[in-house]
Amino acid sequence: MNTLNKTQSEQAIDLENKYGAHNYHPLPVVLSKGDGVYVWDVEGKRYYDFLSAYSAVNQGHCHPKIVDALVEQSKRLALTSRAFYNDMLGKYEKFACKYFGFDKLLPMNTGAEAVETALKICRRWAYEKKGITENKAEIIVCKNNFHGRTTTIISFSNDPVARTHFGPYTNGFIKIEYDNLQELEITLKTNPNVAGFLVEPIQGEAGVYVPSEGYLKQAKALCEKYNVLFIADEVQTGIARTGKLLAVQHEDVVPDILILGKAMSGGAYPISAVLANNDIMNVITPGSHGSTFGGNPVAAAVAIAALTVVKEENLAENAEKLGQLFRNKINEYITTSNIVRLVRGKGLLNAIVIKEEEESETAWNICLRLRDNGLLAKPTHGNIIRFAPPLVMTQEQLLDCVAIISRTLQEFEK
Ligand code: IF1
Repeated sequence: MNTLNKTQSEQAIDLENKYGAHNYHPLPVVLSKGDGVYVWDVEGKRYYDFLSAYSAVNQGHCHPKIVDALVEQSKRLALTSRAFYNDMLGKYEKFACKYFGFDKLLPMNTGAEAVETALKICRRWAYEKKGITENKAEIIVCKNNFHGRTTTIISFSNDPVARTHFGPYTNGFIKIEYDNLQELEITLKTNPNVAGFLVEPIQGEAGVYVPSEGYLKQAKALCEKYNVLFIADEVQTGIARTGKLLAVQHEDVVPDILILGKAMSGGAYPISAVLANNDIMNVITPGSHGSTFGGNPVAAAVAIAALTVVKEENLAENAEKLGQLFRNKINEYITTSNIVRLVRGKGLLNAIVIKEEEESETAWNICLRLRDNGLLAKPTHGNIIRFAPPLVMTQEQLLDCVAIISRTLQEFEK
């Protein structure tokens, strides 16, 4: 077929396929506009966004307050590097420290960089504060984790797709089962060189796996008992997604190191951050860490706006309320379903599990049909579909979405 006979969508997909590295397998839909809970494709068809750029767009697409902050600050001053001070960074750092309840913030750009930053802080703390012998520090991580895609982070992943042929890998990590306090305690007891425990409050990529009630609280207590830093990766769960500002707050846990990304900007800009109190963060000294773009004035202005929107619009409360409603409605559907095994999640981070093998095409085909019916979602691990709409959704819109999802699933019932 020549170019003239192709739709705009097909042409855009062809371009990406020809000139872009093939590191993704996107759902075939080409988006060109967003507003709140909606996105539009290049042909003008409107969809509910049920992925929110993997929870980056919690505040909704193109939120006017966030866009204004981005535009206004980028007209004034965009980047100085950290070789000089700028008049926005300190303001943002103070704002975010008060907002999340920590002494200090270290600004980065992507989630993976923030995770790397946390690992470096943890190791320094191990040698300089805990007194572990140089190069002996170990950090406990969980099986089926997802923390990003740098060489060190994939070193402690157990996903062959993410790891294969990227070795040699970084040492110094011990992998234990998620949601298993016995294994955590045994590992802490038998390894005096453990410096930290890195954990996702809900495992997102693993399929929105919510740990048992009390797991995070008791894991934190164990970390305290063994003088080990509890490091929460809230890149995906943080900033109102699960019905609280942070997912650890469901169990009143305060992490020693908090990792944030994604919704720090509401999707307008790559912004990540690591927060900790002085006794930990002060191990970072000039020259020991940084980034050209980390903490730039645009990021600072955007983050303040994005975090302000979360509070002003009560997004945590809305996520909690609509999340309950969503799971109730899907559970009602499941009582008469032959293909949906269960729905799980917290707030507006949810997933349904399809009664099929992981290798089955059903979840992908359901997502294609959801797309046709005006709702965008993506399978994870073959038979799981993640549902994470922007948190600015109204109840009426959510019920409309439940109707689309139910109607679509109905088409696949045997
Ligand atoms: C992709 C998943 C989501 C994260 C946690 C750090 C990062 C992420 C807990 C790194 C990133 C993303 C990245 C995205 C797919 C995605 C994802 F399916 F893999 F699990 F969100 F659900 N910690 N998560 O979830 O942040 O460096 O990407 O800014 O395309 O790889 P990043």
